[in-house]
Amino acid sequence: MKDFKKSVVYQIYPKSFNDSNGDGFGDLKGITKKLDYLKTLGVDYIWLTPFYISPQKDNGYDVADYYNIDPRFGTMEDFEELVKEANKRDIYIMLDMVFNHTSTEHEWFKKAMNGDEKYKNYYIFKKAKDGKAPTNWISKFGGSAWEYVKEFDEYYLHLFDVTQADLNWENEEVRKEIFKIVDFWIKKGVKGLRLDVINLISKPDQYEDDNEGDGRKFYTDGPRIHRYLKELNRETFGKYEDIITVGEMSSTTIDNCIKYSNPEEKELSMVFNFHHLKVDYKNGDKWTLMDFDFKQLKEIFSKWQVEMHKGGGWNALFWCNHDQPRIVSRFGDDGIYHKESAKMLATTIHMMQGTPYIYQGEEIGMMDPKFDSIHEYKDVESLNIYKIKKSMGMAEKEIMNIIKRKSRDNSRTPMQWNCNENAGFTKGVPWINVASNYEEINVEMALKDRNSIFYHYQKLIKLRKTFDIIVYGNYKLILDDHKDIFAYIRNYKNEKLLVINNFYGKTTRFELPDQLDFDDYKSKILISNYNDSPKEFKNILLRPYESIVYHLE
Ligand code: TEU
Repeated sequence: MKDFKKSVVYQIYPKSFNDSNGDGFGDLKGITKKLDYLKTLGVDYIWLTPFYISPQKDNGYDVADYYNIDPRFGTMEDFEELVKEANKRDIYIMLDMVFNHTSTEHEWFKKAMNGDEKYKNYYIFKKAKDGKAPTNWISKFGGSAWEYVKEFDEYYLHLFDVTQADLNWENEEVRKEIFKIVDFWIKKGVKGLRLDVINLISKPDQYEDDNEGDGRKFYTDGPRIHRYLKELNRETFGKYEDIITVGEMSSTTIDNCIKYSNPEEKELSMVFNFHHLKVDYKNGDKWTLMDFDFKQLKEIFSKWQVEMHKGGGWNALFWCNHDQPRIVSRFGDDGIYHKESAKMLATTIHMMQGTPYIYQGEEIGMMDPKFDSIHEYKDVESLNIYKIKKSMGMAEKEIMNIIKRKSRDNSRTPMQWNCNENAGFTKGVPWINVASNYEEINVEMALKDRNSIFYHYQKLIKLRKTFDIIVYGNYKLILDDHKDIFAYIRNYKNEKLLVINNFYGKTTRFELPDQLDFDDYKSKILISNYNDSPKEFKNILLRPYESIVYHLE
């Protein structure tokens, strides 16, 4: 059995990973072919984003049938084969479970739209208020969160796209359906579950307007959320010893996350939170351009490290996923210090407490594709925002500058395997364009270069498995106010880790604070991103993006 605290998870976006049949769409067989590559990297679990039957309005997060596989991704046999082949390599499969909403093409919703009361009660239908939507809530993808249905003179709730109708978790029958789905996949040999926006499932008793915000304060970490998670745990994965779970927590709080992930509460194994990925949002608005606030980034990470540790919770550590821009383009340098900055960013989070998640392509330093035309973008959120900004009169160039930096498609371009056509992703026409730099950045080249970002990730994963301090040690930020350096100390038994990261492309001085007396310790470098980092750590001139981890004993 694997210990999730010592594990590393690799996230695969199947649509963009590897296409085995030339239809331009990645598939399950394509993933199976790359298992040896993932084994070389050293990961323990692979999380697959949804491949169920879906109209793909939100790339599979709009599920029309939870029990079957969209033929574009393959067949149930392909899935069984993938599980078997992965397990042979000691890799386990984690599936994405989307239970806040279904596609409007799900048979439950279709029956609801035919007026079947049983199924209408699977969703959240409400009467109009003064001829308008029941509340003023805004969908996460822009526009009202309510859609009017003329036949009923009612609205249904959709916190995401209009084709993603929110499920009514108050209805016990809905919860029972969900238990059945989870059981079905566990019986197929799945060992991990990633629960999509799971902290949004418990809606308030009263539906009111939000006078300050978009409505999220009413349904985020909602009134019965902990009860529902305890029940889901008890009725499904909690019956097994070896299933790990991670909840995606939108706009959550530390107190709630401690509850979600402290084993005594019997809810989930760990949580994703996104606060550290909002440090480049001006006034909380994603669709703005701003340099990231470095001090805030350090504060947020540190707060979550310290408080989750104190409360017995467990963090999922990540920089990127299929909803976020590429990490080197965002917090590093996609120019001359590409390699150094990618390695530095990796070290920064892999040396923290929690379970690291690597998003496909991150391990070779893939970058935002910077498409010039809106026609190259496919994501429903980007396309909605484009329309909204246009209708507000924003200039095309300005909109495109924002979309280039912020679009979720930044991380959804095909995996770059080699220098062949379409980066070796497909022999057909890819569903979304390949980033133009695939001849400089690809797996084949990374594997040949002993100095590559790939081998840095491989080493970080090995270190986690060798040094308990990385898993169990406590965390303390040092040089809190330093404007270039993110440095922290981990402590465990008689050992220490000193982790020093220069976040910028210029030299900067690191001076160990006087009160830290490490004189009696013997030190060695565990990992660094320059070949000749200094052995001495009291006073060093760090080079651009230099990152060094010292182990003291
Ligand atoms: O995302 C939840 C979510 O709220 C965001 O990460 C969202 O993409 C962001 O706020 C937009 O700016 C999850 C999935 O990861 C995402 O791909 C889905 O679109 C979404 O849920 C709906 O299922």
